[in-house]
Amino acid sequence: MEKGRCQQGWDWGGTRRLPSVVQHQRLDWADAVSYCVTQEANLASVHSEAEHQLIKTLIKTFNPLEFYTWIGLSDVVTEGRWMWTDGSKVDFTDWFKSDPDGGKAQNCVNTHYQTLWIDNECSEGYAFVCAERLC
Ligand SMILES: [Ca+2]
Ligand SMILES: [Ca+2]
Repeated sequence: MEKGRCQQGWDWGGTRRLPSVVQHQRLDWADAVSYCVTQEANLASVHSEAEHQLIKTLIKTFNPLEFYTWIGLSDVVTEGRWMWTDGSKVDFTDWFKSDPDGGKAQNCVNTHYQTLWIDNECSEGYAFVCAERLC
């Protein structure tokens, strides 16, 4: 990976990643995953409160009217086992109140600029945020 690209990114969770502009098109979670891959990125993972705040700022800046926004966390593979689509460790979560509360009906995670994470139905169409791993 060329050095210049690494220097553009933020140091998130020990790797340099560059969150993309929040995508305004509404896609279901699986299509959002695929879209990010076409951008050589992943749905964003979040590893600290600082990263969460950065994501929220992006959502508010680029998509202030949007309600929920997909991030890369899901328990699609095994109920109750939360995993990031970029393969990074789940070392931080910021669940809203009693969420996750959806059991097998809700396996994908939304955030929003004013609130915390909720598990939601993966088939719902929402905006989403990708993050590109730089190095
Ligand atoms: Ca679930
Ligand atoms: Ca829920």
